[in-house]
Order: sequence, then structure tokens, then C-alpha cells
Amino acid sequence: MVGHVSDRGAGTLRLDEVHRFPNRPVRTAGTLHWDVLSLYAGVLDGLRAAGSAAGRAPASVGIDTWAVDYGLLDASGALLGNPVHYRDARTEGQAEKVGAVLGPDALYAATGLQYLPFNTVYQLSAARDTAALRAASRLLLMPDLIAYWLTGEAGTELTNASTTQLIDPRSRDWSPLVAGTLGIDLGLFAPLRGPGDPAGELLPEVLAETRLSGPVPVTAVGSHDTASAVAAVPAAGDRFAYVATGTWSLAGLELDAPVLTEESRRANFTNELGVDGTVRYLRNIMGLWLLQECLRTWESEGAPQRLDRLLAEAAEVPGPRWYVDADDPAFLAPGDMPARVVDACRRAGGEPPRTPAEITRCVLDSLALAHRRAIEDAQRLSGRAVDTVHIVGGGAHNALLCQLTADACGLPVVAGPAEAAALGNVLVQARAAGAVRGDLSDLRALLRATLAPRRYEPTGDGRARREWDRAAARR
Ligand code: LRH
Repeated sequence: MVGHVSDRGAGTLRLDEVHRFPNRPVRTAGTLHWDVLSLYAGVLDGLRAAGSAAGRAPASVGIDTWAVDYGLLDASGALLGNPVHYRDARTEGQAEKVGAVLGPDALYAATGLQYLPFNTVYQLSAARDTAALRAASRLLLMPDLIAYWLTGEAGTELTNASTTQLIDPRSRDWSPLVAGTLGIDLGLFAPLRGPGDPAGELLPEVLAETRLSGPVPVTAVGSHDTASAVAAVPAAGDRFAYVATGTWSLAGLELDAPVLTEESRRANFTNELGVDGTVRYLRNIMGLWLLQECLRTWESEGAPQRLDRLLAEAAEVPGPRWYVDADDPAFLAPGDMPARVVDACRRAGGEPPRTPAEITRCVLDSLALAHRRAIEDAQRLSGRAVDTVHIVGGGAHNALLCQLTADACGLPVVAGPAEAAALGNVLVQARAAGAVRGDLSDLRALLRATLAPRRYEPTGDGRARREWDRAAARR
């Protein structure tokens, strides 16, 4: 994505997509990996395309990816094997092992991170006796690994580091308590850097390969994609909730300080760190992964579905009628998703959904309900009330999901931008480069002045509203 950003005059904020490449996990010898070299090749192709589209090198480059995963390097800087995918089964049973050393309540009090089976601490616990971890002298989270290959400089960006469960959200620094108790060597991590900090320059070999003329600085951004996406929520004021939708739905609030209460832990809320000293107080919800995986299954069974038609049909299915628990780890692994959804409905009692349209409706109603529960819980646990829900990320294009979320929450939904992560990424770079000024609220004002989000008012008769209330009350 090439961003064009300025706050002069009426302001400019434009994204051009110059290259897109697939991210296909690969299973070898029973382990699910990221094909990180193919991703890096895609980044180089993208930089080359960016240069030729703009006719000049970009003023800055910033990288964000999904959270928690990492690559290990030996002392010479060579990658020790392909990074393992967080959906791999290696973390099964690790929470119990870690819990025996550091109880879940103490771990939460120290890190404020929700329990997710794939948090980096559980991955490191699974990797404990492997040759790769023993041989490693560096651990780089995914965006930091890409940045390292581009620049030769190693750093650990803070927003993403906060998803490792090794960061104390009060000090915004490593937690020696957690690392020490769990026997994790903090020396593996490169020094922390924050969004907006310089992160080196493209290496000569990278400039040659991408046909860019240097120097091209690399800037640390909210390198956790969700941190960048939340930075680009076009909200005015602070009475808003957000749902960053894509493979996951990340639903919650932006706060100034973490909420580390026992109640918050029990509600499985996370305190990930955000841009400009903020806290992303949210819950992970399985998200559109449920639908993506259904589509993949139907295709592999020789019955491919067109998404637009499927969504139109799903909108005609009377609902809300079926719900599955969109926080259930049973949906985490790749595989036959329609069967898992139908199974979960059958266990809940009554006639399960049968057709692809009914299953799609079930998935979207379930996500809308999970969004409502997360937003209600976040308000209760933090004491911050909201009057609007912002949906950003890929799901902002899904009109049915946006409308159902408005209906379930009984609040207006403002949908867009869909490319929030890329926008939050370029805005932070542009500010570091001096092209825009101000704090998050100024960046958001620029978003509002240059984009046209779509608004969904809650609809539905009294019966539908009562059904959402009933469903939300059932836990
Ligand atoms: C979304 C995301 C999310 C994490 C998950 C691993 O892409 O970064 O915030 O929990 O991936």
C-alpha cells in the first residue's frame, strides 16, 4: 500500500494498492508454518511496485503484521527454521504447564493479557527443549523480522511485544517477573522501540533488488496490525467502541490505562498496548475466519459459493435464530468449519442450520452477538460508556455483518475504513516524517475529513430486539 498523506489545506489521505500477495501457511511434518520467505519476497515485490507506481522511492516504509508469532535467529543472523503458525496444535496443554509455575491470576495481574492458547509465552513453553530455541540468540516478532531483513537492524516494536505476555502494561516495558518465573531469557529480544521511532534504512542490497534509490528510512509503526487499525478508527471524542474485523474480530475500547482486575481476567479481556500511550482493551472473537474457513471447505468439496450471493441469501434467512460461541477455541484450527458450526448448533438444541446461506447467517448472527457482549462487558469493566460502534477492517465491507452488529448492540455502527491497518500504519509514519502533526485525535480528524464511512442505524422490531437481549443474557 502506498499512502499519500498531508495535513496542509483540506488535507490529503489516500492509499493506493500497488501489490497484493497470498499468505499461504504450509504444513510440514505435522507442523503448520508461515512461509516467511515467500512473504518477504512479496514485500520486495511491493516495494518495487511502489517505486515504479510513484516514480520515486517512498519517504518512509512501515511494517505491520498479525501478532504473537516470531522467527528465531542464530548468532550470525540466520533464520533457524520457518516460524510456526499460531494456529498450530503445539500450544495444546501449555497453559496448564505455565499455570503450574505462574498462576493465571498472577500472570494476568502482571501482563493484563487475555488467555489465548497461542500467546507467545505458551509458544515458547512448547518450544522449550527444541534445538532451534537452544541455538537461538535472537527472537524477532514477524514485523520486526521483515524489518530486520530490510534494514539489518533488530528491534522489538512495543505494541506487538505487548501480545507476547511478557510486557507489563503499566510500565510499558518487559516484565522481569514473568520472564524470570517462566525461565524466558529476555536477552533474546532486541531493544524495544515504539510507533514513530526510526527503525533503520533499506540496505543497499534491498535498494538494488527493489530498484529504489536511497536513502529510504524504515519507521516503526503500530506493528501489531490491530494497533494500526485502532489508530485509524475515525472516531471523534472517546465515547466509542471499535470492532477491528478481518480474520479476527477484535472488539473493545481505547483506554488511557490498563484494567487488571480479577473480573476483567475472568471476562477474558486483554490490555494490549496501542499507539501514543493508549491501551487496547478488547476481546478476541473468532471473526470472519469462521466464514472464510466455511468458504474454503465448500470449495474443496466441489460446491464453491460466491460470497456476494451467499451474503444476499443469508440476509433473507429469518434471524437471529442460531448462535455458536464465537470465542470457542474449537473453531481455532483450520479444517471443516461448516461441520463444526452445525455440530455446535445441534448441541445447543433444536434444528441446526443446513444450507450454506443458513450457516452463513448463523456465523454472522454469532459474530454480531459476540461483538455486543464484548462491547457491553468492556464498558462495564472499564466504567467508560460509548454511544457509537466503529467497524474497521475487511468486515466493514460486509453490510450484513455491520447491520446485524448495529441491531445486536442497539447502537449506530460507523463502518470503514476497510484498510484501517494500512492507514494507521502510514499515518504514524507520516507524522514521524513531519507530513502531519498532532495527536491521535488530529490523525482521526484527517481520516474523517478525507474518508466517507457508512452509517448503520439499529433496525428490527420489538421481537428482534428482545431476541438479541435474550441471546446476550444467555452465557
Ligand atoms: C489480527 C491479530 C490479532 C491477534 C491475532 C494473532 O490479525 O493480530 O490481533 O490476536 O492476529
